[in-house]
Amino acid sequence: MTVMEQRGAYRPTPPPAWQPRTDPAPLLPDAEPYRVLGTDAAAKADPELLRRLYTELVKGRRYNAQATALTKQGRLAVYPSSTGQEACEVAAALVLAEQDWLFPSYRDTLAVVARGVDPVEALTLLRGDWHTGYDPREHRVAPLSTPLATQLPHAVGLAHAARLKGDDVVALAMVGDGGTSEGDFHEALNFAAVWQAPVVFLVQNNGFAISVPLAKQTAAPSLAHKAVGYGMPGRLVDGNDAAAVHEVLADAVRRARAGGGPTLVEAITYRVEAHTNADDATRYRVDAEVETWKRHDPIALLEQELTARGVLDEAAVESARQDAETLAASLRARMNQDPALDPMDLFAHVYAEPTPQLLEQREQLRAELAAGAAPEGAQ
Ligand SMILES: Cc1ncc(C[n+]2csc(CCOP(=O)(O)OP(=O)(O)O)c2C)c(N)n1
Repeated sequence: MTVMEQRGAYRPTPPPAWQPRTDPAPLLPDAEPYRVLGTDAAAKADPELLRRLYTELVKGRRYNAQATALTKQGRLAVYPSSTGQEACEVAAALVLAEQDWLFPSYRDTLAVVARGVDPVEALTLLRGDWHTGYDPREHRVAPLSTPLATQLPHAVGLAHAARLKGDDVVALAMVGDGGTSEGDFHEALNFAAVWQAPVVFLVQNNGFAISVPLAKQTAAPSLAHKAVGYGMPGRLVDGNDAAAVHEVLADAVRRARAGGGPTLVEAITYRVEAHTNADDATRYRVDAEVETWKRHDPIALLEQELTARGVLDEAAVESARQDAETLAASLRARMNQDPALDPMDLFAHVYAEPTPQLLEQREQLRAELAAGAAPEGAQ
């Protein structure tokens, strides 16, 4: 006698009907990163936009090289270079409308400068001079965030608040592959999707979180797949193809602006230089890998496309290089000036109402400065 026969006529009450709350299929990323340059899609790309992207990429690479050189001269404390990732940086800045907000991480100085922030002010934090270094409201650029992924909930909060107020604002938040393992990433994406906030998350998957390769960071099929678990679309894009990154981000921004909610974009790219000037990348990766990525260079890719289409001639290439040299020369000259700093500024803008501890420390520093002594603990 089978178990079912022993049970006789017993039939369990069927559970309440279940179906997925949303169809996951449209949220899934494509199997391959989206590409434009070197494909049929390139013919549809706006030549003016491509030319602008090109000029900014060339300027961006020169800026990275100059900032790295400034660390060697002791003019900059630390610089996390985005060489090799310029397409993501520039596209993220150019895709936004004036009223939108950019939420960068420490690696995203190029995006901040391409958005209009003064190139020296963008480095002030990394020089250790003064808090954020620029007025976030002027160009609607949040501070360069050093604590990983903390900029993401801020972006969601700002975007959600703007929507509640009826303001036409989209927030674009940038984060690295390592940052996707942080709790802040989860909380930000979850609330963004629940609230349908107008946010675009751009993950620059550059292969490493300092020395930790992606394979030791996650077992997900791709970082873009994580979007599905939150109920938002995930898009995969070739992060070295400036035209593709711009197009994918532009779609996501349009969707967010129209009330369609957030999108997670994973850009596949590579950090060509070390994590910062303080890191030795040869200790955890082989040169052959770096060389392979250098052959898929964002500037070369765009230059080939534009030259083939007759949009870029030698004079235009030279003019972009000149613009880049002018930027670097001005950065050098201005960073070589000793800024006049007031040590008391350390305590300004920390809290609207300073805590008793801060007031005490401020008075201690003031007394030491007045006595002409080096602050306690200084050499
Ligand atoms: C909350 C937090 N934990 C740890 C660190 C130390 N840290 C600085 S950079 C970094 C790696 C981040 O890698 P990724 O997010 O991939 O960005 P990338 O540097 O490659 O742009 C870590 C662990 C930090 N800044 N913040």
